[in-house]
Amino acid sequence: MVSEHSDAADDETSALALKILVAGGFGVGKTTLVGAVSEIRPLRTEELLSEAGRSVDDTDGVDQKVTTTVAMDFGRITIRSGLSLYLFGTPGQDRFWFLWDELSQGALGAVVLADTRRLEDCFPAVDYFEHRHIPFVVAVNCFTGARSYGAQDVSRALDLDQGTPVVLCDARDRDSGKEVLIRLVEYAGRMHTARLLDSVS
Ligand SMILES: Nc1nc2c(ncn2[C@@H]2O[C@H](COP(=O)(O)OP(=O)(O)OP(=O)(O)O)[C@@H](O)[C@H]2O)c(=O)[nH]1
Ligand SMILES: [Mg+2]
Repeated sequence: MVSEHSDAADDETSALALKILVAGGFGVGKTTLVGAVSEIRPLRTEELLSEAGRSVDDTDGVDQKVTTTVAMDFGRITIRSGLSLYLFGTPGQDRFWFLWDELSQGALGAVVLADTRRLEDCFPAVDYFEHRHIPFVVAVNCFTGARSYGAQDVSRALDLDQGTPVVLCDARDRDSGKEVLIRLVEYAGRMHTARLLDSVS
């Protein structure tokens, strides 16, 4: 007899869980994206932006923002039966860079969120993943009121390697966020397979 319990256990063992980072500049919508797509209540580490931090935090363009991530966001999404993603949102401010190496251990790939009004803020994240050969997609979070640019324009402005996907999204929208993650999984899968084949040839 197969009990419900062992069915569940089998499902658990055959399920694949992949680690994905959600990175990008300060206030670009990382916490928003993880919260929008997560099926579990997301873990957040938000702290109030302090007066003391105003001199070091670049809050230009994110005037409404009162909190910031100080360690990470965590969420989970099932892409399809047997495939879940564990999402780790990174802190956006420079002073928390030391956490990135820890967070990126074992990651399949990353989403670099970008805001076209402050595109340069995502350069450090792009550099970080390029140097470590971690596959990433750039997701342009289309804030209301921001001028819209095509994926090609963004790719050129960021001087991305040919083939690096650029996707337009709304970080507040679950389906839009899920689409970004699917693009990343497909792209990262192709990159890892190509590397594996290279290493055996
Ligand atoms: N209009 C609009 N507002 C957004 C969107 N995404 C995020 N926001 C708002 O922008 C602000 C910043 O969002 P967060 O998700 O905290 O940004 P973050 O990248 O996690 O910020 P840090 O962790 O401080 O680097 C919040 O007030 C969000 O409500 C969006 O797509 N459109
Ligand atoms: Mg955040």
